Amino acid sequence: MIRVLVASFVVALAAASAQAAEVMVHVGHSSVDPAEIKIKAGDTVVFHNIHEMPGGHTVTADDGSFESPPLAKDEKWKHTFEKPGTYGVHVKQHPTNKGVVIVE
Ligand SMILES: [Cu+2]
Repeated sequence: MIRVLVASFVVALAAASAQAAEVMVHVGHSSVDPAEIKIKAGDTVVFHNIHEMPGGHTVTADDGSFESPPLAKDEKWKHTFEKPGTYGVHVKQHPTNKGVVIVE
């Protein structure tokens, strides 16, 4: 009985450590918040547009490697970062709104 419990505990731990995380980043008229996050390869960032904007807000990689569709207020868009690196992002409609995603 105890052996079964230990075995299932070990399996649960392995599943938890292998599970990718989701991290929320808010974007709006004046910020990418938090402006810097650190995640692990395979994790997903959920970009949440918090402001009403004619035509929406778009999350764009500084190097052009990815871009969200225009997001309405309270709309979310997910991007999974598979490779380690430092990824600059900005809000297309407000290019000075910058953030950094550090993937370890
Ligand atoms: Cu705006």
